[in-house]
Amino acid sequence: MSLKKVIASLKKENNFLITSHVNLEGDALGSQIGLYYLLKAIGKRAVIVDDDTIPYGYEFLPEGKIIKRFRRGKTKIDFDCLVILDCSDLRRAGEVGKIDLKGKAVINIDHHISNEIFADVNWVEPDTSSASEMVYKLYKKMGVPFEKNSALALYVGILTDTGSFHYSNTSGATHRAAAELMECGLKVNAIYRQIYETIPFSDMKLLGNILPGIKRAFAGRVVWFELERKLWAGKKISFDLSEHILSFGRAIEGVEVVCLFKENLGAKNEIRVNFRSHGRVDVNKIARIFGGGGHKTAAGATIHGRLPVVRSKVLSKVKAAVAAI
Ligand SMILES: [Mn+2]
Repeated sequence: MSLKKVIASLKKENNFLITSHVNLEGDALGSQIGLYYLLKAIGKRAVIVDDDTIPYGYEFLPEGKIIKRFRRGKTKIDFDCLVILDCSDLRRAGEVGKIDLKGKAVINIDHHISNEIFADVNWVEPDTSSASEMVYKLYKKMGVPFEKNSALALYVGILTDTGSFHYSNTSGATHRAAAELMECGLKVNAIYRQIYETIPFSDMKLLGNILPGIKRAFAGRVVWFELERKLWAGKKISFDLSEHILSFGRAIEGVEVVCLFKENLGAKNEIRVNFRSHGRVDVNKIARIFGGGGHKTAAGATIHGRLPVVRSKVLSKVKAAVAAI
């Protein structure tokens, strides 16, 4: 039982480094902050260090100041146990994942089905909505009470990873967890607004330019968007366009799979592909063909190559998967 092993390790070690993946989002933040307060509550030392900054829309979390950004050669961390959350492998943690782990204990807490079981203690639950819901279970099992800040962080993680409780990863247990967290004094309407209803006007106009570029194939069962770098090169984009674009794609009648092809700004000829499915197609399997992974209904991969070439390779796999259902 991995949960028990995690608890034993948390009790045994004293100095914790907590981290999560690059491109921080709600679940990465929520699970890290939740675990941070749990460790504090049981008298341990802990720091959160990430290879990324707090993304737009999450500045309302008061823990922004305690999350340190990793700087290679500059950030000195004294720790004896690394806890890595919401990451299917160490590479997802970027530079933090490259820290020398000789002599250190490593705990892996994750809900990705593609998890590589890479740590000393691995607690992986692909059927749980979020890493934050897993940290919620830790609190319950250890008998640590929720405070307002820990409840807020865990609620945010669960809210965002379930698409506000409408993805298929949402269970009765997820709702019961959310209900208990809410009762710690959370104002859920204000939280929702902070996360989903703070899109700057200029970004919304840009989204308005992108949506007409939607394409479809295979009798409308697959839709996709292509984001060429020229669309936003030089523009300041404040929020995560990808999630919103994918949501529009998902909402179309008859769609099984949505793909988003995005030319990465940082690297030439590198395409980030995000997949969403309604559950009949396992997009984790498709993403894995291209070196990525994720969940059955939400996955991604970073693929080297020119956009038209990557698109045709990916769509042929998607087509095969759709044809098989
Ligand atoms: Mn997650």
